Amino acid sequence: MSQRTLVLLKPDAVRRGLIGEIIGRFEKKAGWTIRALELRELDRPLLEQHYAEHVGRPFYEPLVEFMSSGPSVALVVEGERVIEGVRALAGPTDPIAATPGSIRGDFGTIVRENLIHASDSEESAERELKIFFPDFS
Ligand code: RTP
Ligand code: MG
Repeated sequence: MSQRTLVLLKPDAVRRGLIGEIIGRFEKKAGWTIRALELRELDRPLLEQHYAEHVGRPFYEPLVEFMSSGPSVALVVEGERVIEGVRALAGPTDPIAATPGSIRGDFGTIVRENLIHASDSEESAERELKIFFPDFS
């Protein structure tokens, strides 16, 4: 089942020069393709939409601060079971709990600065793709 997912390489990934390393992992998965890619600063209104489910949580404000601390890379990745697949490549939210070999497991230590966001369901992917790539269909 071919799907599309919204991936963000967070400001820590961009600052640390890990864009190529991470995108390379998607490119190497059989049949997956990068359909859109943009380096951009994410402003507060956009982040408030994107992280609407987390409003009011204690980590929300520091998360929005961090996510607006420098450019991110936003991508649309398409391919077989790509929603589940990118989440698997990323590993769990807490990088210390993430298995070595996963993106967060290989490069992360801090829960907030965990390098990557990836849509967690078909519904989230549809919602998030509209937020980041409204003209892409
Ligand atoms: P994401 O949405 O970024 O793919 O990550 P996720 O599903 O694994 O994590 P989620 O629970 O949706 O949280 C979104 C992002 O908020 C930051 N966070 N910080 N306790 C904390 O300090 C905390 N918990 C979450 C992380 O950057 C997480 O990816
Ligand atoms: Mg999430």
